[in-house]
Amino acid sequence: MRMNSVALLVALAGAVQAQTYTPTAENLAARQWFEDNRFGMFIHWGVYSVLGDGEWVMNNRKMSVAEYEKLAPQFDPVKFNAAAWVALAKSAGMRYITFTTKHHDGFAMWGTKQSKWNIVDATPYHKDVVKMLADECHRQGIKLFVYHSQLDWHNPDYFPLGQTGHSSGRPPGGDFNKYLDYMDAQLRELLTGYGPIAGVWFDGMWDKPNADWQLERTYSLIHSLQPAALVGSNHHRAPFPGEDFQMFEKDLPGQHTQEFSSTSVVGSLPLETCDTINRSWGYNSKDNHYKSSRELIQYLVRAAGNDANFLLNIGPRPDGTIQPEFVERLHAMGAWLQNNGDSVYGTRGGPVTPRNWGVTTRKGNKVYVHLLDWQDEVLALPKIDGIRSARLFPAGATVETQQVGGATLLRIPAAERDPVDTIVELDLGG
Ligand code: H79
Repeated sequence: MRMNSVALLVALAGAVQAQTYTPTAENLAARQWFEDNRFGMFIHWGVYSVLGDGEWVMNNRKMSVAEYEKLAPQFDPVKFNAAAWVALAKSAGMRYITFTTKHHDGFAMWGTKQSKWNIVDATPYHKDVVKMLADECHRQGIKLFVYHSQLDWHNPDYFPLGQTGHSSGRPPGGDFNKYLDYMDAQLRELLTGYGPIAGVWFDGMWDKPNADWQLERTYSLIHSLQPAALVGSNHHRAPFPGEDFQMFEKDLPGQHTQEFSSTSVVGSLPLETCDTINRSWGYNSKDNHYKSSRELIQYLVRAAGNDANFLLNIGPRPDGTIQPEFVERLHAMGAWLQNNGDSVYGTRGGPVTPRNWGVTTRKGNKVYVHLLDWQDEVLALPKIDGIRSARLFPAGATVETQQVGGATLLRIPAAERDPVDTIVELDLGG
């Protein structure tokens, strides 16, 4: 059948309509809250933690489902203390927690009714840690996002397989639509049984990017259950309709330091970048490549200067404790934010685009110049007009400025520079 041009236009309009997504007012308010709060705690925790070799251990060691399932009886986190975890996040100055409810191994950290492959039914611990964490987050006033892997190395209906999980021993022939029903049913549980959920952080779609994921169905389900919940997906592509924020893994927005994100592009949604304290997401007992507190603080500041949040990961041990190397760094970040947080929280990326020497943030009529890596006394910025005053932040000492041609010069004597971040607050009045 041939379509005339009018019919074709009508059909096209329908297709475009299906792709339209209009966020609700509460969703837009949640996006603003998200950008204002800038710093979150990522938590990778699951049965993989037992082996202390990261969250990809099932795939990396080519373990079958049957072999991997033997980890569950060994996962008994008797020292898990939700109140202490949430308090640790707060003491670091973090404003939200993103918790792995299900990672690629398919293991549910809550008492899902969709499968016995979960912490309540399959471990001696028998408790719903998502519930414990959610209750404690709500009690302590910190928001909870759920990380949820679309990729699943355990469910037989995750078929055809994608690029990973080929040694799990699952027979071929599962029904992917059944898998999507399963995933939506699990998400429905998370979005109805655990109070307000600030967002869903999807991961793993990259495993088979060309499958029919029926994203619209899943995203609308989430928004219908909790309109303020922010949907994001770590698919390394431009955002799809129905998404509310965009994340980058181990990259500042627009960077391409990771091979897997070579195709990523920065869209117009609120941004987030995530990274690890050492080199592992899930607990890794051999990984002692810790970033320093200075590096981590500087990354948070660079993220803010790139108009992005920083989601910093910890991988708790299988017994529920958090290793001292993580705690120490989180406390150092919290102490820094106590003094300097006004130049980060509530800001957006500033008027000077990110540079090697540092970044700028802005809030109202204030611009914060963050010198992160600058040894000279004078720093030249692209000209900033209307400066009423320039002071070291938070100390307040006046900083000498000079307008020269197309540049604004700041003079900061060596004695006044801070090895972590020398912050100059420019008051633009107005
Ligand atoms: O949860 C953490 C990691 O387990 C997960 N995302 C963070 C937040 C993550 N999974 N994979 N990656 C990060 C990057 C991996 C990319 C690869 Fe591949 C998987 C490289 C090779 C296999 C995807 C599939 C890219 C090429 C093939």
